Parts: sequence; C-alpha cells; structure tokens
Amino acid sequence: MSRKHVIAVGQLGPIMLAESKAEAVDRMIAMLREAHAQGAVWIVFPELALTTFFPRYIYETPEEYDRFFEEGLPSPAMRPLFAEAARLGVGFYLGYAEKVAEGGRMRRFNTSILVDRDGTVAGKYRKVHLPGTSEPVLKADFEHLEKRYFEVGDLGFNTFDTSIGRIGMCICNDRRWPETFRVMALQGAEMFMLGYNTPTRNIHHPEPAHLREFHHRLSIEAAAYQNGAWVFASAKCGAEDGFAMIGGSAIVAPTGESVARTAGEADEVICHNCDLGLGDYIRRTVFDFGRHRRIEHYGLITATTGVIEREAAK
Ligand code: CDT
Repeated sequence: MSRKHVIAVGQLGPIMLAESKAEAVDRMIAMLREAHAQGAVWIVFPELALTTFFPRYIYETPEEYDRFFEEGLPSPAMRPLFAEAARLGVGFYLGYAEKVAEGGRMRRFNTSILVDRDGTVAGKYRKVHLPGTSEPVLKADFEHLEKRYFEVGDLGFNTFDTSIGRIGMCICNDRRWPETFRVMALQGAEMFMLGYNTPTRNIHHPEPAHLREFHHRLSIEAAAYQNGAWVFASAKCGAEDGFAMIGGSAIVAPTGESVARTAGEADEVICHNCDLGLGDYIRRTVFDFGRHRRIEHYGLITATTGVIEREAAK
C-alpha cells in the first residue's frame, strides 16, 4: 500500500465579526476544491474556522456569545463543507466552537474534528491548553478570553486511524507543549494536524513581534523531528477588524524541515506529497522510544504542574 499522500493546508485570511458562517464555509469549499485539483486527499483548516476569533471580545452571557458555537455534527453551518468534501473524496481537519448538553448541563469547548474521505467523523479533540484569562485584563485593545468561554478539554490526546494513516490532533497553544505531541507519538501518530489563531501582539508579555512566528515554527519543527511525524499547521491570520494574527501555515516533514509554507495572510492552499515512511528511520534510531526512553526519570512530568520547591526536589 502506498505510504504517500498529497496533503494540503488551507490557511484562512481574516474573518470579520460581521462575516457569516456561510461565507467562511464558502471560502473553505473553494480551498477544498483547489486542494483536490492539486491531488490532495486531505486538507487542514484552522482553529475556530467558522467565525472571527471571538475570545478577543468581552461578552457577559451565553445569549451574547452562543452565536459563535456549533451544535451537532455536522452542525447546520458545516453541512455544505461535509457534503462537498465527501463528494470530492477529500478528508479534513476543522476547528470550531462546540456547544453540547452533557451531564445535565451545557458545556462549551474549543474543538477540532477529523472527517474522513467518505464523510464520516473519524475523531474529535477538545483543546487542553487553553491560553489567556477568564476575566478581562483590560490593558490592551483586545483580550484573550479562552478560559472564559471554554472548558478544558476532557478527551485527552488520542490518535485516530483514518484512510490515510494514524492522525493526532491538537489546537494552537497546545503546539507549544512537547507533552502534547509525545503522548500522541506514543500511540503511533504518523501525522499531527493543528489549527491556530495567534495574535501578532502578545498582550500578556511584550516581546519583539518576530518572536511570535519564530516560536510557532520552532514548536512545530521540533515536534515533527522529536516524534518522527508529519506536522500540518493551519493559521487563521491577517487583521480581523484591525486585530492582527500571524500567518506562517506550514507542512513540516519528520526531519523537522518545513517543506511548504504560506506566503501571505489571506486564504491560501499549500500542498505536499507526503511520504509517511520518511520518519521511520528517526523512530528506529535516535527516537526509538522503546529502546531509549527512561520513564523511571520522567515521573515529575505527571506528578506536578508547576516548578517544585528546591528542597522538595531533592
Ligand atoms: N488561540 C491560541 O491558542 N492562541 C495562543 C495565543 C497565546 S497568547 C495569549 C497561541 O498559543 O498562539
């Protein structure tokens, strides 16, 4: 069986607050067709791909913010995308705001799904590493209120067997945490798919603008190499109603090298013919987990979240 697949990243330019979900879906369908015309069997769309990045705004009640959320799969807004993808036989990763009645209450998550080439939902992930705050910090002209609108994901870092191979998912800030990728690599992930909305300006800590894209690339390239797997990273970027977000969508080979990158901050498709066997030698040699990992020395990774006191560490 061929281990090579043409896989695409469909970067989205800005989605304005006034833009409808139907317009965003139309834009994704156009990219889906473009990817298919280039031979792609899968396309990766961004985090929260149906609306503007609404956690930058302060809303008080669900009545104000529920319009950004989706219920059911496919939700009514997603249906045209599901239908066209299945017609073309192209699988996809999609990020969206999920609202679901569970355990007798309404729950909200920052979620992504994998939809296989036949239109079936192959996997779901709920974002674990939520950045920002639950209360406004009010020192910038925008906020980052993911902790206000979403619960911490409860599904863990799973991997999913699809028609093109075993895929692991994460979302935006998750990519900065090596634990994210290692947990999925230990389940045999061959590909990591992720979407992101990364503001160009860090409102929590002033830093040179170039570091935002540098840290993004550093994280995904390291994740690919250290786990011998492909990474597909898809931005929603450009200025949404004046609020700038980085581009830099990329396809990273298991060698850690970015083999395709977007050029701008608008809707853009990049594709690569990905050899899933390319990481085999890495996983057999320097990162042969079974031979070289020393779990007896890794206990603190799951025993503590923050840095422990020096005395206690002895
Ligand atoms: N969407 C998302 O997770 N964005 C974060 C911004 C961090 S700064 C509050 C990111 O890691 O890119």
